[in-house]
Amino acid sequence: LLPYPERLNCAVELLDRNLATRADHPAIVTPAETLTYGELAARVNRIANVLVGELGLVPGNRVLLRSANNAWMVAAYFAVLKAGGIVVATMPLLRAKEIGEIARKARITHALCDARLVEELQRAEAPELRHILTWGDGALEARCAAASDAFTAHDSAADETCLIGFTSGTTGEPKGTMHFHRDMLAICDAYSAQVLKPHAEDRFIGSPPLAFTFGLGGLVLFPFRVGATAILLERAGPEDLLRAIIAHRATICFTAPTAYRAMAAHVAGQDISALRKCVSAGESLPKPIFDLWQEKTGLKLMDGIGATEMLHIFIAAPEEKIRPGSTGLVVPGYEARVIDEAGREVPRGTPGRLAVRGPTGCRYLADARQRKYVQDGWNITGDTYIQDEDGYFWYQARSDDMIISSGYNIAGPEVEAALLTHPAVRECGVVGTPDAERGMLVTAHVVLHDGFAPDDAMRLALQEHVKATIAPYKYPRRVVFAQSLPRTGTGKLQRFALRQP
Ligand code: 3SK
Repeated sequence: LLPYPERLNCAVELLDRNLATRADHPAIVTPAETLTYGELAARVNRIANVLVGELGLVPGNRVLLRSANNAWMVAAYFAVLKAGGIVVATMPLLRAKEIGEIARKARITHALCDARLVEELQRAEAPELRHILTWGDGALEARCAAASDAFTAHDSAADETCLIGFTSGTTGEPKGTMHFHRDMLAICDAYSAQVLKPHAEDRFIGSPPLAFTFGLGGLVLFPFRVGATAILLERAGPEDLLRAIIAHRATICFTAPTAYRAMAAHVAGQDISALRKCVSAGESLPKPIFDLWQEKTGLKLMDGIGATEMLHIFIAAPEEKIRPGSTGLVVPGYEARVIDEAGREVPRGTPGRLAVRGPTGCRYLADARQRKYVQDGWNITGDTYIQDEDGYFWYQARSDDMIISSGYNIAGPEVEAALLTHPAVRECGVVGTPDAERGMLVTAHVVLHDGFAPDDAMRLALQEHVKATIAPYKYPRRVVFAQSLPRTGTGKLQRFALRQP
Protein backbone atom coordinates (compact mmCIF):
# COMPACT_ATOMS: atom_id res chain seq x y z
CA LEU A 1 0.00 0.00 0.00
CA LEU A 2 1.17 3.50 -0.76
CA PRO A 3 2.06 5.47 2.33
CA TYR A 4 -0.70 8.03 2.88
CA PRO A 5 0.06 11.70 3.53
CA GLU A 6 0.13 12.71 7.18
CA ARG A 7 -2.96 14.83 6.76
CA LEU A 8 -5.99 13.69 4.84
CA ASN A 9 -9.76 13.78 5.10
CA CYS A 10 -11.27 10.60 3.70
CA ALA A 11 -14.44 12.38 2.55
CA VAL A 12 -12.32 14.52 0.26
CA GLU A 13 -10.34 11.53 -1.04
CA LEU A 14 -13.36 9.32 -1.61
CA LEU A 15 -15.96 11.79 -2.78
CA ASP A 16 -14.57 15.18 -3.82
CA ARG A 17 -11.72 13.62 -5.84
CA ASN A 18 -14.38 12.39 -8.29
CA LEU A 19 -15.65 15.89 -9.05
CA ALA A 20 -12.96 16.82 -11.56
CA THR A 21 -13.78 13.99 -13.96
CA ARG A 22 -17.04 12.38 -12.84
CA ALA A 23 -19.28 15.14 -11.45
CA ASP A 24 -22.13 14.07 -13.77
CA HIS A 25 -21.72 10.32 -13.24
CA PRO A 26 -24.32 8.66 -10.97
CA ALA A 27 -22.84 8.12 -7.51
CA ILE A 28 -25.97 6.77 -5.82
CA VAL A 29 -29.08 5.19 -7.27
CA THR A 30 -32.01 4.34 -4.97
CA PRO A 31 -35.67 3.58 -5.70
CA ALA A 32 -36.38 7.19 -4.60
CA GLU A 33 -33.64 9.21 -6.32
CA THR A 34 -30.42 9.25 -8.31
CA LEU A 35 -27.60 11.56 -7.27
CA THR A 36 -24.57 12.33 -9.41
CA TYR A 37 -21.22 12.85 -7.71
CA GLY A 38 -21.78 16.60 -8.11
CA GLU A 39 -25.22 16.47 -6.51
CA LEU A 40 -24.08 14.21 -3.69
CA ALA A 41 -21.09 16.46 -2.91
CA ALA A 42 -23.41 19.49 -2.76
CA ARG A 43 -25.80 17.68 -0.37
CA VAL A 44 -22.87 16.62 1.80
CA ASN A 45 -21.63 20.22 2.00
CA ARG A 46 -25.07 21.54 2.93
CA ILE A 47 -25.44 19.00 5.75
CA ALA A 48 -21.90 19.76 6.96
CA ASN A 49 -22.81 23.48 7.09
CA VAL A 50 -25.95 22.68 9.10
CA LEU A 51 -23.96 20.48 11.50
CA VAL A 52 -21.22 23.04 12.08
CA GLY A 53 -23.08 26.33 11.64
CA GLU A 54 -26.38 25.49 13.33
CA LEU A 55 -25.73 22.51 15.60
CA GLY A 56 -22.29 23.62 16.80
CA LEU A 57 -20.46 20.44 15.79
CA VAL A 58 -16.73 20.58 16.44
CA PRO A 59 -14.11 18.04 15.26
CA GLY A 60 -14.11 14.98 17.49
CA ASN A 61 -17.84 15.14 18.31
CA ARG A 62 -19.49 11.77 17.89
CA VAL A 63 -22.55 11.72 15.65
CA LEU A 64 -25.02 8.86 15.71
CA LEU A 65 -26.55 7.95 12.34
CA ARG A 66 -29.71 5.87 12.14
CA SER A 67 -31.20 4.90 8.82
CA ALA A 68 -31.72 2.17 6.26
CA ASN A 69 -29.44 2.31 3.21
CA ASN A 70 -30.39 5.44 1.25
CA ALA A 71 -28.85 8.58 -0.24
CA TRP A 72 -29.50 10.77 2.81
CA MET A 73 -27.69 8.25 5.00
CA VAL A 74 -24.62 8.36 2.74
CA ALA A 75 -24.73 12.17 2.53
CA ALA A 76 -25.02 12.44 6.32
CA TYR A 77 -22.12 9.98 6.73
CA PHE A 78 -19.81 12.01 4.47
CA ALA A 79 -20.93 15.32 6.00
CA VAL A 80 -19.85 14.13 9.44
CA LEU A 81 -16.51 12.87 8.08
CA LYS A 82 -15.89 16.07 6.16
CA ALA A 83 -16.65 18.22 9.21
CA GLY A 84 -14.20 16.19 11.33
CA GLY A 85 -16.91 14.49 13.38
CA ILE A 86 -16.82 10.80 14.26
CA VAL A 87 -19.52 8.61 12.73
CA VAL A 88 -21.32 6.10 14.91
CA ALA A 89 -23.70 4.36 12.53
CA THR A 90 -26.32 2.13 14.13
CA MET A 91 -28.34 -0.75 12.71
CA PRO A 92 -31.89 0.35 11.86
CA LEU A 93 -33.37 -2.58 13.80
CA LEU A 94 -31.82 -1.61 17.14
CA ARG A 95 -34.16 -0.81 20.02
CA ALA A 96 -33.92 2.09 22.48
CA LYS A 97 -32.05 -0.04 25.02
CA GLU A 98 -29.29 -0.95 22.55
CA ILE A 99 -29.11 2.55 21.07
CA GLY A 100 -28.75 3.96 24.59
CA GLU A 101 -25.85 1.61 25.41
CA ILE A 102 -24.01 2.72 22.27
CA ALA A 103 -24.82 6.40 22.77
CA ARG A 104 -23.54 6.36 26.35
CA LYS A 105 -20.40 4.41 25.52
CA ALA A 106 -19.55 6.59 22.49
CA ARG A 107 -20.61 9.81 24.25
CA ILE A 108 -22.87 10.81 21.39
CA THR A 109 -23.64 14.54 21.18
CA HIS A 110 -25.49 14.75 17.83
CA ALA A 111 -27.77 12.42 15.88
CA LEU A 112 -28.97 12.45 12.29
CA CYS A 113 -31.85 10.08 11.75
CA ASP A 114 -34.39 8.99 9.18
CA ALA A 115 -37.71 10.32 10.58
CA ARG A 116 -39.29 6.85 10.24
CA LEU A 117 -36.81 5.50 12.81
CA VAL A 118 -36.63 8.36 15.29
CA GLU A 119 -38.98 6.99 17.95
CA GLU A 120 -36.59 4.39 19.39
CA LEU A 121 -33.79 6.99 19.32
CA GLN A 122 -35.92 9.45 21.28
CA ARG A 123 -36.63 6.75 23.89
CA ALA A 124 -32.92 5.91 24.28
CA GLU A 125 -31.14 6.99 27.44
CA ALA A 126 -28.37 9.21 26.03
CA PRO A 127 -27.38 11.92 28.51
CA GLU A 128 -24.90 13.78 26.28
CA LEU A 129 -27.10 13.83 23.16
CA ARG A 130 -27.85 17.51 22.47
CA HIS A 131 -29.33 17.53 18.97
CA ILE A 132 -31.45 15.12 16.95
CA LEU A 133 -32.13 16.19 13.37
CA THR A 134 -34.32 14.09 11.07
CA TRP A 135 -34.75 13.76 7.32
CA GLY A 136 -37.73 12.37 5.45
CA ASP A 137 -40.07 14.70 7.35
CA GLY A 138 -38.59 17.87 5.81
CA ALA A 139 -36.61 19.04 8.86
CA LEU A 140 -33.06 18.46 7.57
CA GLU A 141 -34.19 19.14 4.01
CA ALA A 142 -35.44 22.64 4.96
CA ARG A 143 -32.20 23.50 6.73
CA CYS A 144 -30.18 22.17 3.80
CA ALA A 145 -32.18 24.28 1.35
CA ALA A 146 -31.05 27.37 3.25
CA ALA A 147 -27.42 26.24 3.65
CA SER A 148 -24.48 26.83 1.31
CA ASP A 149 -23.35 24.02 -0.95
CA ALA A 150 -19.70 24.93 -0.35
CA PHE A 151 -17.80 23.66 2.69
CA THR A 152 -14.11 23.49 3.53
CA ALA A 153 -13.19 20.06 4.87
CA HIS A 154 -11.67 19.67 8.33
CA ASP A 155 -7.90 19.30 7.96
CA SER A 156 -7.65 15.88 9.64
CA ALA A 157 -4.58 13.90 10.55
CA ALA A 158 -4.51 10.62 8.62
CA ASP A 159 -4.63 8.79 11.95
CA GLU A 160 -7.51 10.80 13.40
CA THR A 161 -10.52 8.68 14.36
CA CYS A 162 -13.45 9.15 11.99
CA LEU A 163 -15.58 6.07 12.69
CA ILE A 164 -16.53 4.01 15.72
CA GLY A 165 -18.00 0.73 14.52
CA PHE A 166 -19.92 -1.17 17.16
CA THR A 167 -19.97 -4.93 17.37
CA SER A 168 -21.78 -6.93 20.01
CA GLY A 169 -19.09 -9.09 21.56
CA THR A 170 -19.70 -12.59 22.82
CA THR A 171 -21.17 -11.20 26.02
CA GLY A 172 -23.58 -8.94 24.19
CA GLU A 173 -21.89 -5.91 25.73
CA PRO A 174 -21.19 -3.75 22.66
CA LYS A 175 -17.56 -3.05 21.77
CA GLY A 176 -16.68 0.11 19.88
CA THR A 177 -13.91 -0.28 17.30
CA MET A 178 -12.15 2.91 16.26
CA HIS A 179 -11.00 3.59 12.71
CA PHE A 180 -8.94 6.39 11.20
CA HIS A 181 -9.39 8.49 8.06
CA ARG A 182 -6.57 6.58 6.36
CA ASP A 183 -8.20 3.22 7.21
CA MET A 184 -11.16 4.10 5.01
CA LEU A 185 -8.74 4.37 2.08
CA ALA A 186 -6.64 1.38 3.10
CA ILE A 187 -9.52 -1.10 2.74
CA CYS A 188 -10.19 0.26 -0.76
CA ASP A 189 -6.53 0.02 -1.74
CA ALA A 190 -6.01 -3.42 -0.18
CA TYR A 191 -9.01 -5.76 -0.55
CA SER A 192 -10.95 -3.84 -3.15
CA ALA A 193 -8.13 -2.81 -5.51
CA GLN A 194 -6.13 -6.01 -5.24
CA VAL A 195 -8.73 -8.75 -4.86
CA LEU A 196 -12.05 -7.38 -6.12
CA LYS A 197 -10.57 -5.10 -8.83
CA PRO A 198 -13.58 -2.93 -9.69
CA HIS A 199 -13.65 -0.23 -12.39
CA ALA A 200 -15.39 3.10 -12.86
CA GLU A 201 -18.33 1.69 -14.86
CA ASP A 202 -19.25 -0.88 -12.18
CA ARG A 203 -22.63 -0.75 -10.43
CA PHE A 204 -22.36 -2.09 -6.88
CA ILE A 205 -25.37 -3.56 -5.09
CA GLY A 206 -26.01 -5.62 -1.95
CA SER A 207 -27.88 -6.17 1.27
CA PRO A 208 -25.67 -5.37 4.30
CA PRO A 209 -26.64 -2.23 6.23
CA LEU A 210 -24.19 0.66 5.97
CA ALA A 211 -23.91 0.51 9.76
CA PHE A 212 -22.09 -2.81 9.27
CA THR A 213 -18.65 -2.07 7.84
CA PHE A 214 -19.12 -4.93 5.34
CA GLY A 215 -21.88 -2.80 3.78
CA LEU A 216 -20.04 0.50 4.19
CA GLY A 217 -17.02 -0.77 2.24
CA GLY A 218 -18.83 -2.87 -0.34
CA LEU A 219 -21.65 -0.46 -1.10
CA VAL A 220 -20.05 2.97 -0.67
CA LEU A 221 -16.29 3.21 -0.14
CA PHE A 222 -15.23 0.72 -2.83
CA PRO A 223 -17.44 2.21 -5.56
CA PHE A 224 -16.53 5.78 -4.62
CA ARG A 225 -12.79 5.05 -4.64
CA VAL A 226 -13.04 4.26 -8.37
CA GLY A 227 -15.85 6.69 -9.29
CA ALA A 228 -18.40 3.89 -9.79
CA THR A 229 -22.11 3.75 -8.86
CA ALA A 230 -23.71 2.49 -5.64
CA ILE A 231 -27.23 1.07 -5.90
CA LEU A 232 -28.78 1.27 -2.44
CA LEU A 233 -31.85 -0.63 -1.29
CA GLU A 234 -33.80 -0.03 1.91
CA ARG A 235 -35.42 -3.43 1.61
CA ALA A 236 -32.88 -5.98 0.54
CA GLY A 237 -34.28 -9.42 1.22
CA PRO A 238 -33.06 -12.00 -1.35
CA GLU A 239 -36.05 -11.48 -3.67
CA ASP A 240 -35.76 -7.65 -3.55
CA LEU A 241 -32.04 -7.97 -4.17
CA LEU A 242 -32.44 -10.26 -7.18
CA ARG A 243 -35.11 -7.97 -8.67
CA ALA A 244 -32.82 -4.95 -8.24
CA ILE A 245 -29.78 -6.75 -9.71
CA ILE A 246 -31.84 -7.38 -12.84
CA ALA A 247 -33.51 -3.94 -12.99
CA HIS A 248 -30.28 -1.95 -12.49
CA ARG A 249 -27.97 -4.32 -14.38
CA ALA A 250 -25.76 -4.48 -11.29
CA THR A 251 -22.22 -5.74 -11.88
CA ILE A 252 -20.88 -6.40 -8.34
CA CYS A 253 -22.93 -7.84 -5.49
CA PHE A 254 -22.16 -7.97 -1.75
CA THR A 255 -24.28 -10.21 0.44
CA ALA A 256 -24.22 -13.22 2.77
CA PRO A 257 -24.20 -16.90 1.72
CA THR A 258 -27.81 -17.45 2.81
CA ALA A 259 -28.95 -14.72 0.40
CA TYR A 260 -27.07 -16.32 -2.51
CA ARG A 261 -28.72 -19.61 -1.66
CA ALA A 262 -32.17 -18.03 -1.60
CA MET A 263 -31.53 -16.12 -4.86
CA ALA A 264 -30.29 -19.29 -6.56
CA ALA A 265 -33.78 -20.74 -6.23
CA HIS A 266 -35.27 -17.89 -8.33
CA VAL A 267 -32.52 -17.03 -10.77
CA ALA A 268 -33.36 -19.49 -13.58
CA GLY A 269 -34.56 -17.66 -16.72
CA GLN A 270 -33.71 -14.21 -15.31
CA ASP A 271 -31.32 -11.82 -17.05
CA ILE A 272 -28.42 -11.25 -14.66
CA SER A 273 -25.92 -11.08 -17.51
CA ALA A 274 -24.41 -7.80 -16.26
CA LEU A 275 -23.37 -9.37 -12.95
CA ARG A 276 -19.65 -10.21 -12.96
CA LYS A 277 -18.51 -10.43 -9.29
CA CYS A 278 -20.35 -11.79 -6.25
CA VAL A 279 -18.78 -11.29 -2.83
CA SER A 280 -19.90 -13.54 0.01
CA ALA A 281 -18.97 -12.69 3.60
CA GLY A 282 -20.44 -12.08 7.03
CA GLU A 283 -20.55 -15.82 7.74
CA SER A 284 -18.63 -18.79 6.43
CA LEU A 285 -19.55 -19.93 2.93
CA PRO A 286 -20.54 -23.60 2.78
CA LYS A 287 -19.19 -25.28 -0.38
CA PRO A 288 -22.66 -26.51 -1.46
CA ILE A 289 -23.77 -22.85 -1.75
CA PHE A 290 -20.65 -22.03 -3.81
CA ASP A 291 -21.47 -25.00 -6.09
CA LEU A 292 -25.17 -24.13 -6.35
CA TRP A 293 -24.49 -20.50 -7.32
CA GLN A 294 -21.93 -21.53 -9.91
CA GLU A 295 -24.31 -24.10 -11.35
CA LYS A 296 -27.19 -21.60 -11.61
CA THR A 297 -25.25 -18.51 -12.74
CA GLY A 298 -21.83 -19.61 -13.97
CA LEU A 299 -20.29 -17.20 -11.43
CA LYS A 300 -17.82 -18.11 -8.69
CA LEU A 301 -18.71 -16.68 -5.27
CA MET A 302 -15.80 -14.66 -3.88
CA ASP A 303 -15.69 -15.76 -0.23
CA GLY A 304 -13.97 -13.56 2.35
CA ILE A 305 -13.57 -13.07 6.06
CA GLY A 306 -13.47 -9.64 7.61
CA ALA A 307 -14.25 -8.15 10.96
CA THR A 308 -15.63 -4.89 12.26
CA GLU A 309 -12.37 -4.72 14.23
CA MET A 310 -10.35 -4.76 10.96
CA LEU A 311 -12.91 -2.62 9.12
CA HIS A 312 -13.22 -5.03 6.18
CA ILE A 313 -12.06 -8.24 4.52
CA PHE A 314 -8.51 -9.48 5.18
CA ILE A 315 -8.64 -13.02 3.77
CA ALA A 316 -10.14 -13.71 0.33
CA ALA A 317 -9.04 -14.84 -3.11
CA PRO A 318 -9.18 -13.08 -6.45
CA GLU A 319 -11.40 -15.02 -8.87
CA GLU A 320 -8.56 -16.75 -10.67
CA LYS A 321 -7.18 -18.14 -7.39
CA ILE A 322 -10.43 -19.30 -5.74
CA ARG A 323 -10.36 -22.76 -4.18
CA PRO A 324 -13.97 -23.80 -3.44
CA GLY A 325 -14.50 -24.40 0.29
CA SER A 326 -11.54 -22.24 1.33
CA THR A 327 -11.92 -18.63 2.50
CA GLY A 328 -8.84 -17.75 0.45
CA LEU A 329 -5.41 -16.16 0.89
CA VAL A 330 -4.33 -13.27 3.04
CA VAL A 331 -5.15 -9.95 1.35
CA PRO A 332 -1.98 -8.12 0.17
CA GLY A 333 -0.93 -5.64 2.88
CA TYR A 334 -2.15 -7.93 5.72
CA GLU A 335 -0.49 -10.83 7.54
CA ALA A 336 -2.47 -13.75 8.96
CA ARG A 337 -1.50 -16.83 10.93
CA VAL A 338 -3.05 -19.64 12.93
CA ILE A 339 -1.96 -19.75 16.58
CA ASP A 340 -2.31 -21.94 19.65
CA GLU A 341 -3.49 -20.91 23.12
CA ALA A 342 0.00 -19.55 23.91
CA GLY A 343 0.01 -17.38 20.78
CA ARG A 344 2.55 -19.55 18.90
CA GLU A 345 2.00 -20.23 15.23
CA VAL A 346 0.86 -23.84 14.71
CA PRO A 347 2.17 -26.05 11.88
CA ARG A 348 0.31 -25.88 8.58
CA GLY A 349 -2.67 -28.24 8.58
CA THR A 350 -3.28 -27.82 12.33
CA PRO A 351 -6.39 -26.01 13.60
CA GLY A 352 -5.96 -22.96 15.79
CA ARG A 353 -7.16 -19.45 16.31
CA LEU A 354 -6.85 -17.02 13.44
CA ALA A 355 -4.71 -13.91 14.14
CA VAL A 356 -4.29 -11.00 11.74
CA ARG A 357 -2.52 -7.68 11.44
CA GLY A 358 -2.28 -5.05 8.75
CA PRO A 359 -2.92 -1.46 7.74
CA THR A 360 -6.25 -1.46 9.59
CA GLY A 361 -6.52 -2.94 13.01
CA CYS A 362 -8.31 -2.91 16.18
CA ARG A 363 -8.38 -0.19 18.77
CA TYR A 364 -11.32 -0.75 21.09
CA LEU A 365 -12.97 2.29 22.61
CA ALA A 366 -12.29 2.35 26.36
CA ASP A 367 -12.46 -1.41 26.71
CA ALA A 368 -10.40 -3.71 28.89
CA ARG A 369 -10.89 -6.45 26.30
CA GLN A 370 -8.22 -4.71 24.15
CA ARG A 371 -5.55 -6.66 26.06
CA LYS A 372 -7.23 -9.98 25.33
CA TYR A 373 -8.01 -9.45 21.65
CA VAL A 374 -4.99 -7.43 20.50
CA GLN A 375 -1.56 -8.84 21.35
CA ASP A 376 1.75 -7.52 19.94
CA GLY A 377 -0.18 -5.78 17.18
CA TRP A 378 -1.96 -9.01 16.21
CA ASN A 379 -5.75 -9.06 16.29
CA ILE A 380 -6.90 -12.36 17.75
CA THR A 381 -10.16 -13.32 16.06
CA GLY A 382 -12.83 -15.63 17.45
CA ASP A 383 -12.50 -18.03 14.53
CA THR A 384 -10.78 -21.37 14.30
CA TYR A 385 -8.96 -21.96 11.01
CA ILE A 386 -6.51 -24.30 9.30
CA GLN A 387 -3.91 -22.91 6.89
CA ASP A 388 -2.75 -25.37 4.22
CA GLU A 389 0.69 -25.76 2.66
CA ASP A 390 -0.28 -23.41 -0.18
CA GLY A 391 -1.26 -20.64 2.20
CA TYR A 392 -5.04 -21.04 1.83
CA PHE A 393 -7.18 -20.59 4.96
CA TRP A 394 -9.97 -23.09 5.71
CA TYR A 395 -12.67 -22.10 8.21
CA GLN A 396 -13.43 -24.61 10.98
CA ALA A 397 -15.71 -22.96 13.57
CA ARG A 398 -16.33 -20.00 15.82
CA SER A 399 -14.05 -20.19 18.82
CA ASP A 400 -16.49 -18.48 21.15
CA ASP A 401 -20.16 -18.35 21.97
CA MET A 402 -21.24 -16.04 19.19
CA ILE A 403 -24.14 -17.35 17.14
CA ILE A 404 -23.97 -16.46 13.45
CA SER A 405 -27.41 -16.80 11.95
CA SER A 406 -28.22 -15.64 8.40
CA GLY A 407 -25.23 -13.30 8.50
CA TYR A 408 -26.14 -11.69 11.81
CA ASN A 409 -23.83 -11.98 14.82
CA ILE A 410 -26.00 -12.71 17.83
CA ALA A 411 -24.61 -13.02 21.34
CA GLY A 412 -26.35 -15.79 23.27
CA PRO A 413 -25.99 -14.01 26.64
CA GLU A 414 -27.78 -10.95 25.31
CA VAL A 415 -30.79 -13.01 24.26
CA GLU A 416 -30.72 -14.73 27.66
CA ALA A 417 -30.79 -11.36 29.37
CA ALA A 418 -33.85 -10.35 27.34
CA LEU A 419 -35.65 -13.63 28.10
CA LEU A 420 -34.94 -13.29 31.78
CA THR A 421 -36.94 -10.06 31.90
CA HIS A 422 -40.11 -12.08 31.12
CA PRO A 423 -42.02 -12.93 34.32
CA ALA A 424 -42.44 -16.60 33.37
CA VAL A 425 -38.73 -17.33 32.87
CA ARG A 426 -36.78 -18.83 35.75
CA GLU A 427 -33.58 -19.59 33.92
CA CYS A 428 -32.43 -19.99 30.36
CA GLY A 429 -29.46 -20.75 28.12
CA VAL A 430 -29.20 -19.59 24.51
CA VAL A 431 -26.93 -21.33 22.02
CA GLY A 432 -26.59 -21.77 18.28
CA THR A 433 -27.64 -25.09 16.79
CA PRO A 434 -26.75 -26.11 13.21
CA ASP A 435 -29.41 -25.22 10.68
CA ALA A 436 -29.38 -25.93 6.95
CA GLU A 437 -31.06 -22.63 6.07
CA ARG A 438 -29.56 -20.09 8.47
CA GLY A 439 -26.21 -21.67 9.25
CA MET A 440 -27.05 -21.48 12.95
CA LEU A 441 -30.41 -21.25 14.66
CA VAL A 442 -30.81 -19.23 17.85
CA THR A 443 -32.09 -21.84 20.29
CA ALA A 444 -33.30 -20.96 23.78
CA HIS A 445 -33.48 -23.58 26.51
CA VAL A 446 -35.95 -22.25 29.06
CA VAL A 447 -36.99 -23.30 32.54
CA LEU A 448 -40.30 -21.71 33.56
CA HIS A 449 -41.43 -20.64 37.00
CA ASP A 450 -44.06 -22.86 38.65
CA GLY A 451 -47.57 -22.14 37.44
CA PHE A 452 -46.63 -21.31 33.81
CA ALA A 453 -47.47 -23.80 31.06
CA PRO A 454 -44.68 -24.84 28.64
CA ASP A 455 -46.90 -24.71 25.55
CA ASP A 456 -47.00 -23.07 22.11
CA ALA A 457 -48.68 -19.93 23.45
CA MET A 458 -45.81 -19.47 25.92
CA ARG A 459 -43.24 -20.14 23.18
CA LEU A 460 -44.79 -17.40 21.06
CA ALA A 461 -45.06 -15.01 24.02
CA LEU A 462 -41.35 -15.43 24.79
CA GLN A 463 -40.38 -14.88 21.15
CA GLU A 464 -42.50 -11.71 20.96
CA HIS A 465 -41.03 -10.51 24.24
CA VAL A 466 -37.45 -10.80 22.93
CA LYS A 467 -38.41 -9.06 19.67
CA ALA A 468 -39.83 -6.15 21.65
CA THR A 469 -36.80 -5.92 23.97
CA ILE A 470 -33.82 -6.14 21.61
CA ALA A 471 -33.37 -6.08 17.83
CA PRO A 472 -36.01 -8.49 16.47
CA TYR A 473 -33.55 -10.53 14.38
CA LYS A 474 -32.01 -11.84 17.61
CA TYR A 475 -35.15 -13.65 18.79
CA PRO A 476 -34.90 -17.41 19.45
CA ARG A 477 -36.49 -19.24 16.54
CA ARG A 478 -36.39 -22.41 18.58
CA VAL A 479 -37.56 -22.53 22.20
CA VAL A 480 -37.04 -25.76 24.13
CA PHE A 481 -38.66 -26.08 27.56
CA ALA A 482 -36.68 -27.94 30.22
CA GLN A 483 -37.02 -28.86 33.90
CA SER A 484 -33.46 -27.71 34.63
CA LEU A 485 -30.28 -26.63 32.82
CA PRO A 486 -26.91 -28.43 32.93
CA ARG A 487 -24.50 -26.57 35.22
CA THR A 488 -20.95 -27.06 36.46
CA GLY A 489 -20.15 -27.61 40.10
CA THR A 490 -19.62 -23.90 40.53
CA GLY A 491 -23.02 -23.18 38.98
CA LYS A 492 -21.83 -22.13 35.51
CA LEU A 493 -24.08 -22.97 32.61
CA GLN A 494 -22.63 -25.78 30.46
CA ARG A 495 -23.27 -24.34 27.03
CA PHE A 496 -21.55 -27.19 25.24
CA ALA A 497 -24.14 -29.57 26.73
CA LEU A 498 -26.97 -27.41 25.39
CA ARG A 499 -25.44 -27.56 21.92
CA GLN A 500 -25.72 -31.36 21.79
CA PRO A 501 -28.48 -32.45 19.42
O1 3SK B 1 -16.78 -11.17 7.71
C1 3SK B 1 -17.36 -10.25 8.33
O2 3SK B 1 -18.16 -10.54 9.20
C2 3SK B 1 -17.07 -8.79 8.07
C3 3SK B 1 -17.15 -7.91 9.10
C4 3SK B 1 -16.87 -6.58 8.88
C5 3SK B 1 -16.52 -6.13 7.66
C6 3SK B 1 -16.44 -6.99 6.64
C7 3SK B 1 -16.73 -8.33 6.84
C8 3SK B 1 -16.70 -9.24 5.66
